[in-house]
Amino acid sequence: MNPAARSVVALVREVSPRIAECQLTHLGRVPIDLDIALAQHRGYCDLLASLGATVEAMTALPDAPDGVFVEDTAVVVDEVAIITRPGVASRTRETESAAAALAPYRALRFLSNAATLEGGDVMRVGRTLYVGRSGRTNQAGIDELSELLHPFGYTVHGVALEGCLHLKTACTFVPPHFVVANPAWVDVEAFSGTTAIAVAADEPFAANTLTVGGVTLVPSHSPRTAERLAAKGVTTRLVELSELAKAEGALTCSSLIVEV
Ligand code: CIR
Repeated sequence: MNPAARSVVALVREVSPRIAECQLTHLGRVPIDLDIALAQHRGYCDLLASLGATVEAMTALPDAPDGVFVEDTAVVVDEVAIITRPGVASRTRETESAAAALAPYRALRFLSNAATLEGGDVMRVGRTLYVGRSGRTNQAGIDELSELLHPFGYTVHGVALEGCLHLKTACTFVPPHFVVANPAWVDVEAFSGTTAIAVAADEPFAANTLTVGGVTLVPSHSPRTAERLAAKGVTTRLVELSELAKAEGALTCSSLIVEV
């Protein structure tokens, strides 16, 4: 199929009224305004729709504080979806609904009890998947992902990271060949064949971008990094998700992108 002809489904989940009880690893707890979080999340969904995505709501999980961060529940490639095993107990209940939402689109695969893996740790560049060795993703998770995807022609590489939650907190792929990264958290030498763009020094969380419909979404707190991308010819758009950022979430975390 011509890749240009493919459309995008964005699976999302409404913000839990218990978002204030979210997991936090590198940030201190500050109050989160639920109404603002809900409104910003709706804005994010509307923006994805305006870029051509079909936005589909997954089962609401009001008692899962981090349930809005659906990216962590699966790794989706063209041929298959791997349902993950989150690295914290409070998030394991989120994966069942991811399996239900993805089943119409992909054959499903599952990890063993030995593995932990969160989708936020997986950055795909063509048929290569880079996987962060984080507090949430262990070596068994990386090895099992590799075994499951090898038959489809994918290569999986573990990547060291330091100082942030997930690999995609530290870097994301921006088509056609860029990786925008915070060099304090990840060594971009790992990503062969790509051109690194460093985040602006005063925008450490700018690297979590999401590209949909040819537009690269950049967190609204990161205008200087957006300018760096624009200078390389990337079409960018700033997106405000500041309340979810207090829960250590960002742009990629809040959807599961499925090409159909
Ligand atoms: C957590 O710690 O699990 C959530 N508070 C944030 C998850 C963010 N997810 C992501 O970056 N993929």
